[in-house]
Amino acid sequence: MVYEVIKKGGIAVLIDPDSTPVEDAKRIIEKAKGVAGIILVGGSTLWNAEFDEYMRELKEASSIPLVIFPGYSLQVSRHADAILFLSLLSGRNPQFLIGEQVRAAPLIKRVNLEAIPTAYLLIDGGKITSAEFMSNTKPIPRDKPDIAVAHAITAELMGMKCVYMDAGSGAFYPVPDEMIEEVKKNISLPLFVGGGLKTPQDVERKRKCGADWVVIGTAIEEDEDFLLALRDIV
Ligand code: 1GP
Repeated sequence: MVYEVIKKGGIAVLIDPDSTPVEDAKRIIEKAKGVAGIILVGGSTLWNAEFDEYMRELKEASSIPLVIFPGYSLQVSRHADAILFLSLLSGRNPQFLIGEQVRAAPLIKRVNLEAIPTAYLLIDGGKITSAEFMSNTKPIPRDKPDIAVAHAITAELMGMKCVYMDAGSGAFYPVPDEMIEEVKKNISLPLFVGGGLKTPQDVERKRKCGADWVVIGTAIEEDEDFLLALRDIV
């Protein structure tokens, strides 16, 4: 079960199929060996219709668990090891709270994919990210850790298995340290933090604040050697 791996924490590499051709993705996965505990795959849009084929090729090349991080219901594949079954809990848009999930659920069930119910909390990262625009939801303000905590507790009380705080891909600022600390103090679920992490020091600091998983996408897309620097902090 991938959830057993998720309970341990670590570094997650995010691969967006739209910005990463499959050969590049395979190379990143190879370089991520010994660094990443899981590989997340997903994005806000799908320009390549062959998501399932993309996942199949990655699966052949990956000894690291592949976990779908879906932007919406079309991102389901039998070739993944699991899917973060996200509900955009910080938003008030029913499409991303429950609508996309209902569309995806029958296929997830049919292909027997491990679904990990995850509360997705979008946090203001200093700019309008794709996640904010595409979901048509307002992020939680950076200076309101209490609101993030209330959402995280709600997730736990609702029986969700993880919380993911995301400043959005390419955010100017990552999720604030204090917000991570407060959320971590108030829940006992594995906590993902991602969006706008640009340096190994960022990664290390967010882990110290209580992020069980730190997620890095853009920084690795821009420079794959970022993965080498992360070896020292695993
Ligand atoms: C986005 O948390 C992820 O959903 C990763 O963000 O691309 O900024 O690393 P970056």
